[in-house]
Formats: sequence, structure tokens, C-alpha cells
Amino acid sequence: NANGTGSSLYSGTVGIQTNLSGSSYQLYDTTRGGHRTYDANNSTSTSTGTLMTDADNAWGNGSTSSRQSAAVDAHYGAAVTWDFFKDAYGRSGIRNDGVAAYSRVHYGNSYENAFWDDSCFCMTYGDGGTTFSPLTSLDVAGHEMSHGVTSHTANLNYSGDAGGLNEATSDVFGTMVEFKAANASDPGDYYIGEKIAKDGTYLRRMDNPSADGASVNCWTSATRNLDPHYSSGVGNHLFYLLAEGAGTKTIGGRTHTGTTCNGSSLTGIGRTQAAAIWYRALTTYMTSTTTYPQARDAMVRSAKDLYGAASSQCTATANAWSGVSVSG
Ligand code: ASN
Ligand code: ZN
Ligand code: CA
Repeated sequence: NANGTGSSLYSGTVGIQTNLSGSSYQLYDTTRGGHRTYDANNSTSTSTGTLMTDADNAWGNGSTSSRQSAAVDAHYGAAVTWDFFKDAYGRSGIRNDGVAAYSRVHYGNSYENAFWDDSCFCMTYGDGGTTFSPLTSLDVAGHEMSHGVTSHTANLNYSGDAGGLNEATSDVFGTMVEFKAANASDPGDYYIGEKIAKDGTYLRRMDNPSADGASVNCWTSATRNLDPHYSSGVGNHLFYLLAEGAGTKTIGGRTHTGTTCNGSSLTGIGRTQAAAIWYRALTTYMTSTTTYPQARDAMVRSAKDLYGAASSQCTATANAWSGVSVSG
């Protein structure tokens, strides 16, 4: 194990764990289940690619002119995601078996997405093109790897209300990963993809999902018919309201609104407890077919388990769900 330094695209200069093999260093983190970062060499094949190596253990230059820079973000994102699940919930890797996934960067040409794949147990990032810069920001890395956690726990379907809960779970934990590593380059916020959107906007907002023109803030019986990236709005909005309450705030330099669907005022319990309630619901009570009303029950039960039936956290959980039009 060796301590490397990386000049990332989105997180500034960061420490990364590497491995000295012969005379060169590898992007191989032996301290977190053996996570390796590979160059996909602009191929879209299923091959693993080439393990990234470096002569002096100082990686990247903070710009896309170095192929190492996106790899620094990916390697760092995997490390922060590992540490988040371990430190917050004692979860040792995506499968909770102590074994790391691996990451690939520079997938395809001008590829405008990033994705988790259960079959290779691996994480893949495109370089982006007209819409996105390389899709390696912390919130996206945490989002994608959290799809792996969902697959190995509740295994929420990718359609109907469950699809929205699946996507919202990834936005919740992707955001928690971003907050865990918050620094001047990437202060935490409840926006998703704000570092990679070339037009300076974002992919999604948790405080006011409908601001993107397609996501929904409030649950109805029609929510289940939406693409999971839009039906996630209900779950994202719930999480924001539970964590931060209603009312306008500036967080990470960005405006967050947070308006309830029923006009109620809410006080947040903080993101750490809100995420703990969500994680317990995901890993204890949710199943592949959980609906939004069932998710309310799952989270109220989880809040009772964690904080007690008479706790303010339990009341806040119920009130926040009512605030996104999911009544008890
Ligand atoms: N980036 C997308 C997501 O995680 C990948 C996909 O199309 N599922 O939602
Ligand atoms: Zn997703
Ligand atoms: Ca963000």
C-alpha cells in the first residue's frame, strides 16, 4: 500500500491509496477491499481494460488533458463511497462481504452516461460530450455504486413506484457521499450532477425535483407511470424535507427551496439521521415491489426501531411523508 496524490477533475487535490508493483504505482487500493481503477481505452466492450499506472504516484493534472484525472475522481469516489457505507452503517462494500468492485473510466467515445453493472460487479464512466464533462463527480459515483447496494438488499424493481424508490435511494446516498467529502471544490448540496453539467445546471434537485421540468414533487397514483429518474422526485423531496425541513436555504452555495405539498411547516432532523432511517428501511423492510405508501410505513417503522416510537424523529418521518402527499 502507498499513499498517492491525485489532481482530480471535481474534488481538487486528494489523497488516494495506490500499490507499488515493481517500479510503478497502480490505482489499486488494498485498504478497501482491493478496489482497482482501469482505463477502458475508449472501448465499449465488456473487457476490464488496462490498470492505470504511474511512475511517481502523483496522478493527473486536474484537467481532461491528462487521462489520469478522471481516474483520480473514480478511484477517490470509490474510496469515499466505501468509507461512507462502512462508517455510517458498518457495511463492508456493496455486497457487505469485504470485497471491492472495480471502476473503468474513458468508456466509449463521448459517452454521456455512467452506470453500475451487477454482472461484472463494476462501475463504468463515460467522458461526456456535448452535455456532460466526464461523469466522475462524487454524487454520480455514489449514486451509481448505491445501485449495487440496492440490488444486494431490497432489490427494488426498476419500474413503478419501486423504480422511483430505486433511483431516489441512489440520489440519497450519492448525496451523502458528496457531503462526506465536502471541500471547497465540491461543497455538499442536494443537487445531483451539478459538477458535470456543461451548461452549469444539474441533473436533478432533491429540494424541488419539479424544477427540472419532468420530475414530480408530490406523490399521486400516476407517479408509478413515470421514468424512475422522474418518479424519484417524490422520494428525493421526502428525503430533503426530512433532513432539512421546509423553507429556503443556501447549501453548498446553491439555493434550496423545500416546499411541502400540503402546506405544512417542517423542521429537519439532519441528513445523518434521515439517511440512517432510509438505509434501515432499504435493508430491513423494503422489497422489490415496495410502493411509496409502503415506503412510508417502512421508514416510520425504521425510525421507531432506531429512535423509539415516541421520538421526534419518528414524528418527523411521518410528517415529512405527509408533506409529499403520502398519507398514513
Ligand atoms: N446513470 C444511469 C442511472 O444510474 C444509468 C442508467 O441508465 N440506469 O440511473
Ligand atoms: Zn440511477
Ligand atoms: Ca451534488
